[in-house]
Amino acid sequence: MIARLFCYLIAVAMISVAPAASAEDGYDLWLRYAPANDARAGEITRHATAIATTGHNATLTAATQELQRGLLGMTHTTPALTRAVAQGALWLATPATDATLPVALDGLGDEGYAIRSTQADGKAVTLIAANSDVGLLHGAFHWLRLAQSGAPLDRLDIRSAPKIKLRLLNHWDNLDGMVERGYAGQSIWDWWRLPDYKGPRYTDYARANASIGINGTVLNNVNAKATSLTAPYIAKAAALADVFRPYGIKVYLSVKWTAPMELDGLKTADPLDPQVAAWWKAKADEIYRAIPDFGGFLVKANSEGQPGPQDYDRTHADGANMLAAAVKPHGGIVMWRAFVYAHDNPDDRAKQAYDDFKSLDGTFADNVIVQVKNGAIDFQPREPFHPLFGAMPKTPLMMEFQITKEYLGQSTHLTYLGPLFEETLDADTYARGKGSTVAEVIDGTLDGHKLTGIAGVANIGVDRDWSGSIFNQADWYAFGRLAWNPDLSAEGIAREWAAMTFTPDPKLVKPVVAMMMGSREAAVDYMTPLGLAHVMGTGHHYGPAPWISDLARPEWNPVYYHKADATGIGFDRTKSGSNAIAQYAPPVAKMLADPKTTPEKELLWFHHLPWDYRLKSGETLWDGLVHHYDRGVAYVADMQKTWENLRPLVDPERFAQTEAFLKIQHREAKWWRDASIAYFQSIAKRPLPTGSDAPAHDLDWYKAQDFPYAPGNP
Ligand code: GCV
Repeated sequence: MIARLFCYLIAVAMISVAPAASAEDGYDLWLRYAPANDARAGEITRHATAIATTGHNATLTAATQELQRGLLGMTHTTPALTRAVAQGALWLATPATDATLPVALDGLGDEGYAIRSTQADGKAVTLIAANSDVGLLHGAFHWLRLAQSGAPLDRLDIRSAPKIKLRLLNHWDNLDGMVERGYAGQSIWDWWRLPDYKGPRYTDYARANASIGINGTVLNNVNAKATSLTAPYIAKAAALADVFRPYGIKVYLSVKWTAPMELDGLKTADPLDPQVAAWWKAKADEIYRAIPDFGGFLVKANSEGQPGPQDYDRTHADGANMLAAAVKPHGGIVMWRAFVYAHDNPDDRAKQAYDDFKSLDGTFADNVIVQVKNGAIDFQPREPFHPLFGAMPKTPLMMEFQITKEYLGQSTHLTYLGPLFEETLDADTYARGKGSTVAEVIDGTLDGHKLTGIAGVANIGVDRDWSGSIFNQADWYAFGRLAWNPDLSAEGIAREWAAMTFTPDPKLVKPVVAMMMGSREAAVDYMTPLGLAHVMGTGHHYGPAPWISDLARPEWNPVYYHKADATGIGFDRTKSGSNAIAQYAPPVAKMLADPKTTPEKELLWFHHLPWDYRLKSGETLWDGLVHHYDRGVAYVADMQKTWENLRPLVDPERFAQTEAFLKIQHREAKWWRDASIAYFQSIAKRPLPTGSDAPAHDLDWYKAQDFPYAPGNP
């Protein structure tokens, strides 16, 4: 009896300490398929009584399995797979499986889809139709998004096709597992155990990407090693390509310019040398034998110490075209990065990419696309759009965004990037008159390009939550959604993400979205307000260091970017300074020539202004600067309050992570503010505006901070 009681007590104790069945660690991303309440589960079930399809292949299997997985999670029932449509079925069909479909598929291309509530054989069904199986997979994910986020499931009439052709992640993953600018642990590519072991994470990676329409991934760092082009590494890349293929995702590789010399002892890497061209052609043939649908090459050349064609007095176009010829017979492409600036060029760093590339317009082969960062410096919390957008009408340009937050708080700051992406895409280049947005440059409509693309530097690593924090997942999600359709709103995307990641309950979605939407501006406020840029610590780029002035190259020093002195602050990029504004179309250049017509959020990017310059608010520049820092810190304190109020609506594990990270963010926002004010005040020599607190420490204390092991630093 006593023994039985003892066993009973142990059992009770085990139940009470066992983790809750619903404990979440973020691994499932936005594909959680959490149980719906009874009414909603009933509604979902009524619209998915069965999954009807007559096709058979790996992509269709991925689509039907995803639907079954989602429905099981949300409704606790798994609909049967049938060949004939039943009342209430989800019917997946292409013209190949069903000759006559009650929906037109023109304009949907080979990745788009239609979802329509319709009749088939006298039965009410939800038809997901597409020209291809990958289109069906995208349609299935769209339907699951509706089901997860509480949207209506009847009277559907949706048509969706991607506006941009290449929607890629760029992994800055090294072969040793380190991720450059990665804040979510080591690389997810287990190069060592590939190609034999293909862990389940690769499939989950493909599912997540396909769910937001990403269709390509560059596996290795743009600071590439030649080794990634050796036979063993091609086999490893091929193994990943096999996993991703059913999900409509192609693999690409970054290449090192001097690979022919390093791997096979060629004497030169001159792009006009026939032996070099032959080497690349043979290498491309070898890759395509292993990966028949290989996407192509990404190249960082003559940039930050990487070798390139300019080492042989050749142009970027000479280099790109030689590689393009190698992949052309296989349908491959070359993405040539325009992120270039040279140590021996004394001109404004912000001007150098334009100066190098503008004159090459029209000289690139038709399977080359030039990859341009969103701004002319380097993924700052805010940058004006890159002047190359709109300036090379005869060349397809693709966008490069950074999803990983090298300069925006790295893994712990909640700084939703949707508004940053949106701001750049919506920017008006005026290149062909008013309304020539950056989005139209990259979706090809402005200048009639068919080869179009957008890349995001991935924030993915082996952390259980993939991205270093739950909220960083939203940046990956937003990138994919905007890549599919750059006209979507960052706010709408945040709503979808919050509903799927947490709960569709408006009591959570509303405050979470509000908090996310202002979070990037808050980071701008506490880090680089009013157009300041690149004042982060050297190398690791973590935390403030606007005082650094002793590094070998001028543009490595934060003082180069803010130019604060006794007279004022800011980089004069008007005629009296570097005249970088002349790289923009005349109406934009005219607006930027005068501080009064320059958007205040970009003021100090373009102008060096006296500390007592009057801002639109009427306050002096100095007071305004301090108020921006204050506002940034206050916003983070508000996010902490908002999050605390959401405690009852979020599972403990994910709640605790965000709670802890917001605490870090608040401490670091204050550090940013205090260090920046301490430094700039030592130059401006003005009192703080009334109500603004003095920094917690003196300037020397901030200067003494040291971070030898900050992550992501190559
Ligand atoms: C991959 C910045 C980053 C580098 C990165 C480079 C690039 O300078 O700090 O880590 O290198 O951009 O985009 O090539």
